Amino acid sequence: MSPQITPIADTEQDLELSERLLTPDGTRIANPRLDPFVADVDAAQLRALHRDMVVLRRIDAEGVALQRQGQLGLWAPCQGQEATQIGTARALETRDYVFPSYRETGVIYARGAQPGDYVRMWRGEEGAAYDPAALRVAPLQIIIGAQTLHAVGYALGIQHDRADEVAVTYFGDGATSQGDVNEAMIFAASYGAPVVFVCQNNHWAISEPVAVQSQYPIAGRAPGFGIPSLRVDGNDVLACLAAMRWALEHARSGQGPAYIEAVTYRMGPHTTADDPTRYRDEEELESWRRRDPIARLEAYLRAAGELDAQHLAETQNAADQVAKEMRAACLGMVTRPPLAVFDGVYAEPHTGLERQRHEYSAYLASFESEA
Ligand SMILES: Cc1ncc(C[n+]2csc(CCOP(=O)(O)OP(=O)(O)O)c2C)c(N)n1
Ligand SMILES: [Mg+2]
Repeated sequence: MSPQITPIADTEQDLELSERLLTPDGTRIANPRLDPFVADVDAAQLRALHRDMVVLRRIDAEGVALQRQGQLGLWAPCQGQEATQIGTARALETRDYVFPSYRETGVIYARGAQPGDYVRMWRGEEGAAYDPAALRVAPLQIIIGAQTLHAVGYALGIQHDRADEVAVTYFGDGATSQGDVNEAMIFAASYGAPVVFVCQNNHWAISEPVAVQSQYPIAGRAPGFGIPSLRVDGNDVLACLAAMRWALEHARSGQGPAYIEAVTYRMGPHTTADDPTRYRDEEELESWRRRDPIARLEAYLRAAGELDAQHLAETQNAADQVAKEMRAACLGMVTRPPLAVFDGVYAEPHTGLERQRHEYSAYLASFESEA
């Protein structure tokens, strides 16, 4: 007999349980826990967050298009998760270090990625999608949850060096079932590591609904590890900014790790290799379209008389420009010669590596003689 799995709550209740500052129709509400963290945020800053989210959605759409046109092997869309990614990433200091999963296009955008950085890995051109040291973002992690351990290890280093930095790791709802994530939380709590865990609960782990990952709100698990947590409406960019400022302040001030569960929704497929119509209902998708994070902020700004045609036009132009540059960078990438895969493996050459290089070179040459 298969176990009976009941969702923790339906979508409406699910969101009621999370902290927010903007309701889905764009009404600003008071929240004593979050308000102090965004007291300085004015209309200009909100417009900048809006611009970020619109540009990110355009980058994401271009990634999907490039994959469909055969220019990328794969793409992991983040449509619907813009508020979570932009709100949390805009709270970071440049010196902080991020350990992301494959879906964090918005986080690398906020860290200053160049147009080619979004596609390089998905095109299979190089091991890392960008220079991790320059962006202070570790390579996009495909192994579910592994990056949480890397973040905690890095955070222990920060602690050892007495550096004024925080390590931040992003992962999904499905990842919370991985041993790695739980082990990372135990280490972080035991040693008081300056690390922030950001769980993007987008309701799905490929075709598995969040109800089979947890029978309890995910943020509720963290206190059991000794880590304070906050469950935030992940489609409310202002609330995400506030929650992340709380978490960063907590970790930076030597109080140890903090945990955020951002309740959001993956509007698109898991990746371009997935067909979500096979496992989820159109009504569910429709209910989340009504909570679109960009529309929500637009509604608030419009009602406040702070969204003019000039901002919208400039934003659209910026988005189109980034997408154009991203496409040009993608199509212009020069594929490295096959033997270059050996170059970045070790800092110094050694005989084992040289032997492998030689063998691979001979293998490649065998095709030339056949031709
Ligand atoms: C250790 C490991 N197991 C399985 C997979 C295959 N896999 C790729 S994505 C994924 C689901 C992840 O879901 P979630 O953590 O919710 O993140 P999301 O994709 O929704 O952002 C799985 C099982 C993997 N990449 N690594
Ligand atoms: Mg997920």
